[in-house]
Amino acid sequence: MSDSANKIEYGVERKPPLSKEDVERYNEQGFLVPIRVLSEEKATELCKAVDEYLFEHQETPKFELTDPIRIQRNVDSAGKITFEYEEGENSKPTTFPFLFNLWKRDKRFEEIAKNSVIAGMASQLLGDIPVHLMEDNVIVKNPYAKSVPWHQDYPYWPLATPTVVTIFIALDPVTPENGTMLVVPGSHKRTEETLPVGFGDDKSIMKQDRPNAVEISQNPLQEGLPVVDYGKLDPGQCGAHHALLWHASVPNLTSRPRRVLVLRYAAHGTVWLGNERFPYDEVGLKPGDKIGGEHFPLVQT
Ligand SMILES: O=C(O)CCC(=O)C(=O)O
Ligand SMILES: [Fe+2]
Repeated sequence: MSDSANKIEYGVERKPPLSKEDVERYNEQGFLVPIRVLSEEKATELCKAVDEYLFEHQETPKFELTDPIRIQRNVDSAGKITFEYEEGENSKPTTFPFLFNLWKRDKRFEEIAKNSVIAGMASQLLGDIPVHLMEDNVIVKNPYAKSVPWHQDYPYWPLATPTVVTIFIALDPVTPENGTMLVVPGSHKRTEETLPVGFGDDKSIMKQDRPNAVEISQNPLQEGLPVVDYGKLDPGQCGAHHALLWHASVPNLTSRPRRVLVLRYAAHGTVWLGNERFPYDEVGLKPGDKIGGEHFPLVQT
């Protein structure tokens, strides 16, 4: 094998697995950054692929991340409560385009999402167990797009446990000027569940449906909590964060887009709650099933 073939698999560097200290730091802090997972060239190639979906493949569903999240609550004759998204206007993404599960449509994204180096890292961070790909997101913060409010990810997911790690990969340089991530170190260890918030208006939703959940602070610093940022990520570098970590991102104050690829991996054995907890696409699972099947492929055994 040539040296470059040894080093690069699908543009992903074959790095040794995370060290014991890396994993300990993640468990302590709830995040780990920066880690190089793609070559710069691969990140640039993926940026071009993202632009094809934004500007050419008009049939690909796109969302505006900051659109209101409107959830309808249904009660059946037996009193069982389920949730679905309310039909809304189809918005044209402008400031914050969001693309969902490109891995299902495009080999270029599938090979990264299923890459054994990235999935292997997710497995280490989830406690050295097999992992499933849960979903991918491309999040584009266009010039002058606002901040993403403070939130935890788990409140938006139809899962019984927060056994998910997110790998947030810079495709463009991600900087304090164009939308770097802010995190509260250690916040994944707090015991109270927080409510999901609307990304457009920072307001908590599902208050009546999650009586034990609290509103997340939109100003953790003011409450004396530590806030640190991811600083600068070069294209192909990533940060990993826990499903319960409090995080936000700063506005894009530049005239260029900030494109990131977000991969989310769930621990094998994670139980699906479906629309009894939060609306999601049809994935062939019933509440109580373990995550798996074609929509949630096992990517690391
Ligand atoms: O793209 C952003 O700025 C926010 C990302 C985020 O919240 C996440 O990856 O969970
Ligand atoms: Fe998030």
